[in-house]
Amino acid sequence: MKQQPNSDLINELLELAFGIARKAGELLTNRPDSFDINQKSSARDFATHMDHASEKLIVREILEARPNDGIIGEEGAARVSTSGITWVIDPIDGTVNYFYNLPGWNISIAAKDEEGVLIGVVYAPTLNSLWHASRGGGAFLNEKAIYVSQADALSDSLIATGFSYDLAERVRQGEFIASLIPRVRDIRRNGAAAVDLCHVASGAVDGYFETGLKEWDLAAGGLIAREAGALVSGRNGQEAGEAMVIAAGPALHALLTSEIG
Ligand code: 2AM
Ligand code: CA
Repeated sequence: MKQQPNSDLINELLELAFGIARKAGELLTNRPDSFDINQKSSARDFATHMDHASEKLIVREILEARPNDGIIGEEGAARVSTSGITWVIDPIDGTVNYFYNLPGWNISIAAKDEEGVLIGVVYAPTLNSLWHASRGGGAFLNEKAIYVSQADALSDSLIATGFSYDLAERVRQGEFIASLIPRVRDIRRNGAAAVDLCHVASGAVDGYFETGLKEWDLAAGGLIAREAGALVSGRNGQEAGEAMVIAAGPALHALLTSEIG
């Protein structure tokens, strides 16, 4: 049995995450005229100086309010917790969208305890959307409760996915999509994993799957999807993680799991 979360702590963490996400959103909305780029795993995988600036702001604000918390950040923030709470942050999820000035990039902020993710906040200024959830407390978009779609047939399902930064993996993904697309309503590729998971939560898509997600892509959005009624897992019911994330309402989740194999 999971421990009943402490509501004062949850409210404190959520309020802090809301304030920080909005500040980071303001910083990022003020787009620079040019970008300093540093390449990561491949030419398709990069961070801009704005990813680093956003992470710096988020880390500073967290530690000002809660100096004993741990932090795991995509752009290198790493601090061990002495309070039992660790923040898992992606300072820009959907960097390629951000770089091209396409909508959907977001700031993803989660806090976890020894039982798992406790709160999650995803803020996408270009979509006027702030999603949040707390463990056992439901999921919300701009303060309104949201629920996963009840789609139970592939043919009626709008499915979001993403493609790897690795070229060989992309070729395999393309083949799988080619086999799936005649049998689903359609496919969407939004370019930001946390928003894809939030779209599952609100029924804006029926389901989502992707490989290669890291903890910071999944922490906040995964809780938001689950709290809205989605199942979020890996292949064959394994734990969701880098190898695979499948998120959908229970009926479609079973169908997608069997398709993905
Ligand atoms: P990022 O923008 O923070 O890198 C794109 O499909 C989405 O998946 C983005 O949210 C991107 O996050 C995330 N992602 C994380 N790791 C990835 C990987 N190895 N390949 C492709 N996308 C990845
Ligand atoms: Ca990122």
